[in-house]
Amino acid sequence: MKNKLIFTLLFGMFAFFTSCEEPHVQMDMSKENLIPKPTKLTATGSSFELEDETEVYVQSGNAGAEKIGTYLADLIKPSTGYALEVKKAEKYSDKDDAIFLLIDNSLKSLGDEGYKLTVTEDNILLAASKPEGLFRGVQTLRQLLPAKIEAKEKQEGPWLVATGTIEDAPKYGFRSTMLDVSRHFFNVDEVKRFIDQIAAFKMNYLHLHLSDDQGWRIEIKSWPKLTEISGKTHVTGGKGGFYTQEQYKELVKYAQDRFVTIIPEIDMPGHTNAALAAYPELNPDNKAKKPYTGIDVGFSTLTINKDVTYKFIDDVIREIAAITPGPYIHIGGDESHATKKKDYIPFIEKVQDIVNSHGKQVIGWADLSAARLKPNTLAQFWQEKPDNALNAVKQGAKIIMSTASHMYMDLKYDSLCTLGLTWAGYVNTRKAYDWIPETTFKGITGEDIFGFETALWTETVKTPADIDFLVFPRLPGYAEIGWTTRKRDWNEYKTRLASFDERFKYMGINYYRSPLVWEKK
Ligand code: TNX
Repeated sequence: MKNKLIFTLLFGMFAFFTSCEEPHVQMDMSKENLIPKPTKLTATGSSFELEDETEVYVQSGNAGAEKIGTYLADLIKPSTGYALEVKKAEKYSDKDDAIFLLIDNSLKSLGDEGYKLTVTEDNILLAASKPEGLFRGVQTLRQLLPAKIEAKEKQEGPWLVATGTIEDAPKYGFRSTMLDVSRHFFNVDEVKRFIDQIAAFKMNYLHLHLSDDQGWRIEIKSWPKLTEISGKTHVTGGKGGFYTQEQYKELVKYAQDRFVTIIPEIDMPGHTNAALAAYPELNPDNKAKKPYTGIDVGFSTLTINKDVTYKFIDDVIREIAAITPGPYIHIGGDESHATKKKDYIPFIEKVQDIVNSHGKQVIGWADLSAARLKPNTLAQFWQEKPDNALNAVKQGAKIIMSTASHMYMDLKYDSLCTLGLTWAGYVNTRKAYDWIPETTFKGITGEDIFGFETALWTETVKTPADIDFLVFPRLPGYAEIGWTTRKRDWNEYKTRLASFDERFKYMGINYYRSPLVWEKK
């Protein structure tokens, strides 16, 4: 009898110690602050804990998935101190303490960027039909982890992820950011940092404004003086700079690894003082211009009626096309006030042919629509008045929405803002988010919109800290406009955005503490 009692007691204790793990912390995935907001989310009320023995399993035989596994492990290493092992798996299993990144063809209906994320108490399954989808899903997982996951130094856990399922895919396949590296030059590391920031919000294109009056930023081997002379200046004199073709390729690759496609822009026939300063023969009067370091626009033009201009453009486009895997080359075309209209039209038509002949599709500022657009030319709508964009739509062209009054991040937030311009008014954090692009401009509907691009011109932007200040917190809003199919509401968004202050801090982002989002401290 006594023996039986002791046995029962011992057995009970054994059962208690073996079965009774710590209970899982209850968490509600639907309360997590995600930007952009995912399409479908079902919370299951518990949590998964990332620990040092957690393993990452990637789809075996898929190089893309493998790279993303390593990207994820690298991302969480500094703050957790965990060196997560990346292993290969053929398929999902119910293994504990595992994060699976798997290719699943049954998710094709979600498109290339769509993904399904399932978090249980035991493990995490991120599945997509393409590596690109896995990459976007990793950004969601990143936001489901505590903000301090972004820290560069080791932090204390626990590293909990709320359980549930997310099924997500973007509304628009073109969600872009433009960085003007001509007015002020930003070096390779600075651009890489920018790529990381935009990729964290699922943006998928980076448009680099590589030439303007103030500087030429890309090595062209057949026209070396472009960078020898015009790579050395920027606004207010500065020391300028340029990318060698090798450096540009490095940026392209860095962006590609984050599923961001680079769109190079060579602005023409206006905004060309840098080229005109390097080569006299490109000037209507055959005289080289002086370098320009002011911020006026609309005073320069390539000569239109000489063969050398088209030889120049053909060489430039050929060299850039050869190192640009993305489908687009941007030819600018804006504010060519120094070019006669009768010259502008044939010029744009010829340049479209040149770009197409090098296997690339043209993007141009909507001013381009004064000319006959090629069927696949995309027109970028930036001016306050929609006339040019409407003209492009009439020609059957698709529109990239970049309307200055909502989408220019170089415009001041408000009158107190020390950086930025004001020509199209202020763009505060609410104005940037709280509008419906598909109905704001009469004559331009959702059908006409190809995608979105928010732009950062850099006349007043000198340092990465300046970039951060103007880009954050506006960029997450643009990312959400382009991504989410859910109804958007400023008040609801504002609370989500407010929670990102800690995350921005850990990311080292010098964000603007908008009074519309955050109370004064
Ligand atoms: C207009 S937008 C420009 C740029 C300026 C910008 C400043 C566009 C196509 N042209 O040259 O940098 O305004 O906001």
